[in-house]
Amino acid sequence: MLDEIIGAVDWQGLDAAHHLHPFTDHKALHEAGVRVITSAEGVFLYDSTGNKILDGMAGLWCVNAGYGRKELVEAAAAQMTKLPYYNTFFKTTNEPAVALAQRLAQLAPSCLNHVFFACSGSEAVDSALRIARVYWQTLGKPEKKIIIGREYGYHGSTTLGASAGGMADMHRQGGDMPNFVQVLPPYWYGYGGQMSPSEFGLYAAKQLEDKILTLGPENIAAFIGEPLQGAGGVIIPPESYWPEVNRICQTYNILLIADEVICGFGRTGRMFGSETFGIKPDMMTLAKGITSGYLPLSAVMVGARVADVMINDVGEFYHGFTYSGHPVTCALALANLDIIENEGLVARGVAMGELIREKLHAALDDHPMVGEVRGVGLIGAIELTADKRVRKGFKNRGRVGSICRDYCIENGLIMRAVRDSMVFSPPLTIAEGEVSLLVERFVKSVEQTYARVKEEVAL
Ligand code: PXG
Repeated sequence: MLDEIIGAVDWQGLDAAHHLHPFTDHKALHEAGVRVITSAEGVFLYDSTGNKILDGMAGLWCVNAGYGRKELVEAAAAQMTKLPYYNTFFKTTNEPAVALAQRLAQLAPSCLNHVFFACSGSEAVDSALRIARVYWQTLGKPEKKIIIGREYGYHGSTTLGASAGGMADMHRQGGDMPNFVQVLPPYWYGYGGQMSPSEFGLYAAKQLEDKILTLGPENIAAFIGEPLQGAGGVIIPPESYWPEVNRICQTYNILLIADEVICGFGRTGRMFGSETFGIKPDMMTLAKGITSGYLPLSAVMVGARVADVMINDVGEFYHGFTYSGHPVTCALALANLDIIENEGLVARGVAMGELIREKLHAALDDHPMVGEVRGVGLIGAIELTADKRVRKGFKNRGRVGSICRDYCIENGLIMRAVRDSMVFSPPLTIAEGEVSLLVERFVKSVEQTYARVKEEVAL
C-alpha cells in the first residue's frame, strides 16, 4: 500500500518545485531531471527507474563500511530507545560520547588525546580554526590569526571552511573572509613541469615557507591541509612534501591541522592519512567515514599542546552545537569502528586499491587520452589529457571529464569528474568481482569519451 502511494508520487516534479540542492546549477538540473535514489545494498545503488548502479564514490567519499549494514541500524535504534538525545553542554555528558572519545583517542596518532564533537566536516574545520585562533589569543599572541590553505584544497562550505579552502568559485560567492591565504598544492601532474615528483614536493613546501616569511610568522595561526586533496582531484603529494611541511610548521611555530574528513578511517591504506604520509598534526578533523555516512557526525582531535591551553587557560570556550556528542550518532560510530576493525577493512582497502590500479594500468596505460593513473589505499584518479607526452590539459577544462562522467553513469557506474580527472573512492567492502566490474565499466566509458572528443581536440 505504502509502496503504491510512493510509486504514484512525482518525486522529480516535486523536487524541482521545492528542493534547493547543494553545489547545483538548478536550471541545468531541472532540464536534465533529478535522479531519485531509492535504496542501496553493499556497493550498489538503486534508482526509481530500476537502474542498479555501482557506487564508485562511496556516496560522497563516506560509506566506508558499505550500504545496508544492519549492525549500524541496530546500534542507532538501541541508543534511540535508551536515550535519543541529550546535550553535552552544562556539565553533562552521555555514555556513547565518552566511549567514542576514548576510542578515537586510542586510535589517533599519539598526543591527539582530546576530542571536540560536531556534526559535519565543515563544522569540524570551523571548530579547529576557532580553536587555533583562541589558542594563540590565550597565549598573548592575538595577531596570530592568518590561516594558510592550498589551491584546490577543500575544507567545507561554512564561511570559514570556504575561505580556508582553495576553490575560487566558493571565494567568489561569499567564502572569502579576511586573514586566509592559499599556496601551491603538491600537484605534480598539473604543476610539476620538468621537476621530478620528489623535487616538486620540496618546491611546493618551499612555497609555504616563502608565504610564511612574506606574511610574517608572528601573524600566522595555522596551516590546514588534507593529507591528500580529495575534492581537488585526489592530488597525492610526493613523499618529500609532508616531512618538509612538518619541519616548516615547527620552525615557524605554526599549528598544523590535518583535515582528514576524507582520508580518515582507512581510505588511504592506514587508519588516518597522517599515518600514511608521516604528518605530525596538532589537530585533526574527522567526519564522513566516522559513521560511514549513516548519520552526520564529525570530530576535531586535539593534541596535548593545544588541549592543555584549552583546558587550563582559555576559561569558557564560546563554541559548540546542539548536537555536539549526540548519543545516537556516537553509538553508531562505535558500531562502525567495530566493523572497520573486525572485518579488517583498512587492509581490505589496500588490497582492493592495488587490484583496481593494476587493472586500470593494464587497460589504460597505453591509451592516448590517459595521462596518469594514481592512487593510494582505496582512493585514486585517472587524468584525462589532450597530450600525454607533455601532460597537457584540454582547452575547455572540465568538459571532457563531465562527458566521461555521464558515460560512466549511463554504464552503471558513479565516478566523479574533477576538472578532467576521474576520481574513485568506493566502499572499503568492495569485492574482487565488483572491482572488475568497476574497471570494465570505466574503461568502456573512457573509450566512448575518446570516440566522441578525438576529432575536436586533435590528440
Ligand atoms: N574537509 C574535507 C577534506 C572534505 O572533503 C569537508 C571538509 C566538509 O565536510 P561536510 O561534511 O561539511 O560536507 C569535506 C567534504 C565532492 C565533495 O564533490 C566533497 C566533500 C563534500 C561534498 C562534495 O568531492 N567533502
